[in-house]
Amino acid sequence: MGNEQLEELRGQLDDVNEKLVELMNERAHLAQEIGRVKSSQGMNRFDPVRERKMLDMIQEKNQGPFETGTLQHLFKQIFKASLELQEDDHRKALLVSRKKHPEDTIVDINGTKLGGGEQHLIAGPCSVESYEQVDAVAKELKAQGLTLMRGGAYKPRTSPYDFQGLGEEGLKILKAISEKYGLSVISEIVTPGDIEKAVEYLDVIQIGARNMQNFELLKAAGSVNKPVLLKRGLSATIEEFINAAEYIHSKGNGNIILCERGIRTYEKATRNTLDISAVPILKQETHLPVFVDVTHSTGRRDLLLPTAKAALAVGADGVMTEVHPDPAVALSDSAQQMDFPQFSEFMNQLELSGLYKSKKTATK
Ligand code: PRE
Ligand code: MN
Repeated sequence: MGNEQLEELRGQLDDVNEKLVELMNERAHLAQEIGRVKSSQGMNRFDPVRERKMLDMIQEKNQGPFETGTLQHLFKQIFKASLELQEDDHRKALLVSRKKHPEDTIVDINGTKLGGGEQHLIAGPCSVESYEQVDAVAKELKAQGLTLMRGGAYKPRTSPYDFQGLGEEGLKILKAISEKYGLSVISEIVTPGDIEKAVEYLDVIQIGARNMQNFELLKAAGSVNKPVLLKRGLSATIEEFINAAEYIHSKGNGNIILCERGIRTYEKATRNTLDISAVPILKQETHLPVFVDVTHSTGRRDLLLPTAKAALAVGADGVMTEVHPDPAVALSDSAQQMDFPQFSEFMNQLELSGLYKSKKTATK
C-alpha cells in the first residue's frame, strides 16, 4: 500500500521534473535570444539590476513552502547558467572560432604553409644587431632547411636603458637578407603608425606579448594584407588571447598565427611558465595555426629541446626559438639564445625524436 503511494507521488514528481526541464530550456532559449540582442547592441551580458528585479519578484510571489532565500539562491544559479550560455554563444560566434569556421586556417608564407599539418620552425636572433650578424644567422638557418627567420628591430625592453633595437634600419637589414637567402622574415612592430611601413619590409608582422592588448595596434595589423604572429600576453588568459586575435580578424585580416610564450606565475625556475595545455585548447577553440616560443617561455637554453619536443608532441604547428652567432655578447636575451653548434644539435635531436621532419632537402 505504502509503496504504491510512494510510486504515485514519484510519478507526479517525474511529471513536474519533465515540465521543469522544458521550462528551463524555454528560459534558456530566451536568455540566448537576449544575449544576441545585447551583443548586437554592445551591452554587458551581466545585468545586476535586472537580476535584482527578478529576485524581488520571487519575494513578492513566493507562498512557500520554500523559503524566499532558498528560491532566490536557486534562481541565482539559473542566472549564472544563463550567463554562461550567453558567453558560450558569444565565443562560438567569433570569427577566429572553430565553431564559426571548422577547417584549419593555413597561413601561407611564400610557400611555407603554417597550420596545414606540417610542423615548422621559426628561428633567428633576439635582436637585429648588424648586417653581418643577421647574415651569419640566415646562412645557418638556410643550411638547416628553415624558411622562416625572426629578428627584432623594435625591442620593447623591461628597462628603458637596455638596447632598444635598430628600428627601421633593422627592418632594412632583414629585408636585404631575406632577399639574399630567400628566407621569409618576421619582426615585431610596436606602433600602429609603423604597420604600413612594416608591410614593405616583412613577410610576417609580430605583435609581442606586451602589446597583446594594444587594441589600436591590433586593429592596424588587422587592416593590412600581411600575416600576423600574435603572442600571448604575459598575464593574459586564453580567452583574452583569443579576443585579441579577434580584433585583428575583425578588421579583415584572417592570416593570424597564435604564439604561446609562457605566462607569469609564482614559479621562478623558468622565466615564464610555459602553458603547454594552451596549445590543444587554442587548436580546439580556434582554427588558427599555433606556435610555441620556447626561448621566451623558459628563458633557459637547457630547456629549449625538451619544451620544443613537448610543443610538437602536443600538436603545435611549429616552434619559435632564438639563435645568435655569439650569444655571450648578444645585446638582448643572451642567456637563452643558441649558438650555431647548439642549434645544429637542437635540430638533430628534434629530428631524432621523430617529432620533427627536417626540410633540408625540400629547400635545397
Ligand atoms: C539573465 C541573464 C543574465 C543577466 O545577468 C540577467 C538576466 C537571466 O538569465 O535572466 C538574462 C539577461 O541576460 C537579461 O535579462 O539581460
Ligand atoms: Mn628575445
